[in-house]
Amino acid sequence: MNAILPRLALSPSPAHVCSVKDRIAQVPVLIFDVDGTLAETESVHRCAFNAAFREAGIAWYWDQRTYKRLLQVAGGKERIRAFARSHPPHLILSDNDIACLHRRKTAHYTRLIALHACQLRPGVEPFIRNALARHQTLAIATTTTYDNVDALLRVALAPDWRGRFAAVVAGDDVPLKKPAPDAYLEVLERLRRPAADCLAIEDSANGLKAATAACIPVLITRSEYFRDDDVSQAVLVVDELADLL
Ligand code: XBP
Ligand code: MG
Repeated sequence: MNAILPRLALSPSPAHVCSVKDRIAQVPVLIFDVDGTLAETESVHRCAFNAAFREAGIAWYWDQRTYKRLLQVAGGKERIRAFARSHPPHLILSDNDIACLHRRKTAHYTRLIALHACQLRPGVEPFIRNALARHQTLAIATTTTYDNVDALLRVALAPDWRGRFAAVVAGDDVPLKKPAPDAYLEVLERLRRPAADCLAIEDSANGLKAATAACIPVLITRSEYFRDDDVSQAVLVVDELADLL
């Protein structure tokens, strides 16, 4: 894959985009991130965290600016732990406290996603449909909770979305979250495919680092919260997957 997908400049020429498009269509396996890549979900995650804090009587409120900064820590439980340590008064939360709080957050998130019928980003549905028509293998490598992926894709893609993906690796399936390569390595293991057969589709520097550390080249679709990330190591950077149809 590295041989057929050279790294590109951040503003590639139309000819480069066309040649990469052709080559993307030949990759045997496409591995998708979820949050920010398939859908702009982070504002819903933020509301769900705040609802869980309110419910638990914890006087925290994550505004958009704070949340953008906190997103450098991937994974909800890890984000809560990092905030408790860095934000006065430093709350002492046990692993069990964090797990309970995070379970409530997941309940709020799945309810809110269903309620607001969160949509896929432009081009995602036809991109997936075209890949399946070409008999490419699809997989998911995400740091979010499996129930969140299910809540989103059941509404936004199809009730039987799971059948379209040969492997789905979610946050708690692996010891370390992105930027560690664990989620990507687990996908390769489950599919029994080498990294050279794959292309990852991501939206953040943490996701880029995770896939790159697993030797998988990365296509970046810029998202709301990670627009300023350094993604210069990606093979291509686009605003939307719709740009590649
Ligand atoms: C997404 C995340 C997730 C969600 C929260 O990262 O960092 O942590 O914000 O999900 P990526 P949970 O798109 O790189 O996978 O609260 O379920 O952990
Ligand atoms: Mg993401």
